[in-house]
Amino acid sequence: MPMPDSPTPGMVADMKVVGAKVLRRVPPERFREISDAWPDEVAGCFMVARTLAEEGLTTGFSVFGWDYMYMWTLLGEMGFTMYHHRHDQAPAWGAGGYAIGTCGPGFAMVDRRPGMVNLHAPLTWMERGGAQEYNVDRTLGSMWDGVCKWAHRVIDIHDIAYWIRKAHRDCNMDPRGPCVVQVPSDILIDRFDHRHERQLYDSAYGHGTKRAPDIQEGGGRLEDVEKAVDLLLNAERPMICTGSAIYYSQAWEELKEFVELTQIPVHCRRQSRGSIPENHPLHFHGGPRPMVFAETDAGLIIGLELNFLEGFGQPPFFSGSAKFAVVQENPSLHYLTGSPANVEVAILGNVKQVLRQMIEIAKTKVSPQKLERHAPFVKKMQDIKEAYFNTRIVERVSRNYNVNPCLNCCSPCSCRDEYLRLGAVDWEVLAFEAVQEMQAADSRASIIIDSFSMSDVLTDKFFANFPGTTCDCGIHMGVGHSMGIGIGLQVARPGRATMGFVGDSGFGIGAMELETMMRYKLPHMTMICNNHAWGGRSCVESGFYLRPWLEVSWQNWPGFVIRYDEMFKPLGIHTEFITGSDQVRPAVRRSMESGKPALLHALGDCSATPPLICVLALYHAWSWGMKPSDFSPGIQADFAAMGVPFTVATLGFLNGYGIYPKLEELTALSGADKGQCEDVLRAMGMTWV
Ligand SMILES: Cc1ncc(C[n+]2csc(CCOP(=O)(O)OP(=O)(O)O)c2C)c(N)n1
Ligand SMILES: [Mg+2]
Repeated sequence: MPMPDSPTPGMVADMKVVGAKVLRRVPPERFREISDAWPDEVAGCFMVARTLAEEGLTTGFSVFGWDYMYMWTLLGEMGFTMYHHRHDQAPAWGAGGYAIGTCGPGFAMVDRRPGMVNLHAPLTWMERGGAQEYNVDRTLGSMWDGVCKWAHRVIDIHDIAYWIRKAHRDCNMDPRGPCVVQVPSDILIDRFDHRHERQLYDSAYGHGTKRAPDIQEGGGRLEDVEKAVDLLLNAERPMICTGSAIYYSQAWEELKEFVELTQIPVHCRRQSRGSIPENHPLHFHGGPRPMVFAETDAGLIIGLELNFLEGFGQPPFFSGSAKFAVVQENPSLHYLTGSPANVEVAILGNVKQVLRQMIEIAKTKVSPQKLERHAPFVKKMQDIKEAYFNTRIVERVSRNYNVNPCLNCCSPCSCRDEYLRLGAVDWEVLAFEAVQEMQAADSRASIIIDSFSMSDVLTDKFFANFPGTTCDCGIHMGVGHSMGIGIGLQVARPGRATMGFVGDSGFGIGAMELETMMRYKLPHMTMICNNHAWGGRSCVESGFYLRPWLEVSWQNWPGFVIRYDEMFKPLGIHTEFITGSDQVRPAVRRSMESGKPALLHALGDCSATPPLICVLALYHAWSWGMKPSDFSPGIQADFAAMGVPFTVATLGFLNGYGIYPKLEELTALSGADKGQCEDVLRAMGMTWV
């Protein structure tokens, strides 16, 4: 459908109705009227917008990403025409096609992380102007940097075995991750006498009775292990935090034995989630986590590569005064990944073996008196956990069970009437009902989180019973991955249930994999969480981003519900259409009983703005020099409710980027009391300007 070059008057009227500020729009050639009115101090995205306009690149192709949201507004003001796609490959294909079609440059704009990596295919096409003359020699060195452990191009036919063996071993060393071996065409085609091939060191083990050494099979230095056990047993408020190595080294039984023996609260992260069943009295997660991390006096970090999700193990996330024992399978993890500042003892060894050593030592040292000292801390953790479950889950789910979330939604969503007519489910309810039903039928089930709006609400509805059962998008926060991951899980663990929760937009990135599932008879369940938009309410909230145009909508097909279930029915997969809370469990049950790949299409939305969006709204407002009154009523209400916690969280978020705004600039936006924010920041050991 050709897009109009001029703004659509209807949209401007819509936005005024919802109380949003509507920006003036000028034809691209008069963009200076807009940029001359900018304040002296502006965010970097203003400069990008102005330069694009100066260069005459006023038609573009994109999928949005958080850090350039405001650019859409600026480009809109300047009369740009922007196309919003369904897959981040498409903008660069589009820009390439446009370049050829106009016989000049084209421009694409995508998310800085998952969006960018999806650009590879179209960029290789355009590498020599759209003639598929991609220069693979030049790219090998650089294109993999940062996404794998190493990449090697085999240049000698005799080295093929060596590099494949090396990749096979290195990818399975902690931290686990991919290695890339590229075998060039000349080597793949050439012939050689394989019987004269060199006998490499460990191919010798293939034929004999000798056993090749396992990777990282040894335990730690005993005196260090003992120190770690003493540290934990002599503490009043000990805790354990685990990571993926517990899963890949299959150490979950040892972990459980150690935790139960020493009665220490444990939090399992990444692929180790479920190593201790999450309803186990000693396991803690999201609810009590801030308290336990902040108040602990001694901790064990085991097999976890700390990153920004853990605040790099530094205050304010982790207690600044606690002592830590850290166990890693790879020495570099002890040095390179922001280990806690106050590491008392660092142990190198296979986590399963180290835990065995710790169990043996602890057996000789635990006493009722020692365990008694931990009891109040354990109790405090359990109380918070229970309250969290009751208020965050049980209450919310029952409150929202019979409410159509679109009733209270103040977004100018073009599908609201349809969602009210057909019915819609609250995301908290959908997550809880679907996951609980699946887990009741198969306690070893896995979930894949693949929707921005669902990630906040899904993670605490799933109680992982087994490790390796919670696949989320991690710090990358991509979308569209669940269909592929579901296939892999089904192949690896036939007979165990898997369900991916994918957004209606992310679905567009990998939907045709449903056909792959059919061909291989893989009964993965895909739950489309259709909120009729990229990013849910946050983005449908047109007033948020002040767009003065219709053509760049975060909404998918305006006006009516796309029946994705009907679209895929002809493939023969099991389909469900969910428009009410009480339909969720039967739909999941029928899907599991069908034994086929299943597509469950649920209509719904989040009636509340997810917490992360509040932080984003606040830092965007700061970055773009806006006032709360510039936003639409829904977002204004969110600003008013933010208070001290969100103001402090936003400051921490920006500090993480290396940006240090004045606290008073944030409090002016959020309305939070500056003195109270300072008290909290001081208590957390944070500094501010
Ligand atoms: C591959 C990829 N491209 C771009 C982004 C930037 N991004 C973050 S959230 C989001 C919206 C996702 O919409 P949808 O899949 O419908 O999920 P919803 O949040 O609406 O449930 C986008 C595009 C991303 N995370 N991943
Ligand atoms: Mg969506």
